[in-house]
Amino acid sequence: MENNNLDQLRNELDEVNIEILKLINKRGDLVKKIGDIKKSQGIKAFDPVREREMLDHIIEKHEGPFEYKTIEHLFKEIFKAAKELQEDDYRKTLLVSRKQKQTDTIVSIGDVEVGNGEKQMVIGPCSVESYEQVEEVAKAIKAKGVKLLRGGAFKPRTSPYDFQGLGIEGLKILKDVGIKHNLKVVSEIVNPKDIQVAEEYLDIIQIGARNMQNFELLKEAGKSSKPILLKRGLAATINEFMNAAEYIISQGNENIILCERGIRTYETATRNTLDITAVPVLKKETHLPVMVDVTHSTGRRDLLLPAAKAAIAIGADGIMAEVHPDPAVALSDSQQQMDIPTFNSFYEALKQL
Ligand SMILES: [Mn+2]
Repeated sequence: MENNNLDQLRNELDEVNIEILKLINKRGDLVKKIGDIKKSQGIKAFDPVREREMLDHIIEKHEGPFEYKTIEHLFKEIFKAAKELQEDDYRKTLLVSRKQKQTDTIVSIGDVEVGNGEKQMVIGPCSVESYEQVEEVAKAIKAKGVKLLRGGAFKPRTSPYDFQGLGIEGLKILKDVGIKHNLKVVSEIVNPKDIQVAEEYLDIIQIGARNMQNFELLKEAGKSSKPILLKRGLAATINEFMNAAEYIISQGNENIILCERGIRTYETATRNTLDITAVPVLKKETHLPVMVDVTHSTGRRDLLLPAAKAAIAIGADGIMAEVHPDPAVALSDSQQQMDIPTFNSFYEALKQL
């Protein structure tokens, strides 16, 4: 008799579970429909005031046996699940995503193209220190056929007492050397108000790892007519990286080059951990060209070549590396820059691939 009763109750419980399941899914469908209407009206899907009203309404009707806070917790989880459903839909429509545009974006900098299948290199000193220093590197890389010259003028350094860069003076040097040796020039801008100024001097504006989520800077870059080289933040997920690029593209600038530069992990053998599989993930998820910065990811001269080989093999559109005429006396990153003879053999070894 007791066993019969137990079976019956269990059966009832199974039925209730299925009812709850159906209702949760029904609720999800409704939330999605509401989200779609809001999206078509340009309104944000999530509304915290409405969520509070719904919770209050539920608590009002609540009679037990559960405690209020248990019910509130359960419903918050159900709300959260439905919200994630809306976001999933939203992610599919990111402008940087492959779902939005199937063909590869090719970024043109005059007659130089990034993302057309040919591998490009961005080479130059960590910091612009003098005209002579930049020119020595420029001559060496030009001789090998490299088309893009880098050099830091505004340096976001870990310590405020470290060399902060030459600023606008550094951009001028870069531009003059670039024109003289027919190289396109790339440099980092750290302040939104400098973006317009930078357009006068630079062919590509870089947004560095420490500024990947400087949203005002990203928006300003999005209004620029110059291509943007966006580096991944030191602790950014691929999704956060894509959303940073979305800030740029949403303002109208679709000439974006993504650059994997290593992420912070518990490993100390290298300066950062090169997330090599980020390259194919980004190539699959977005339509943008992807480069790999081997200098800042490894922080070790002996790893530059193997890391660059891996990057090429896994499908990167280009390599970024730092070269200084005399790394030992460099004002920044002296441990990891290549001297010119080392760069020459680095280049020749990669060319064979
Ligand atoms: Mn550097």
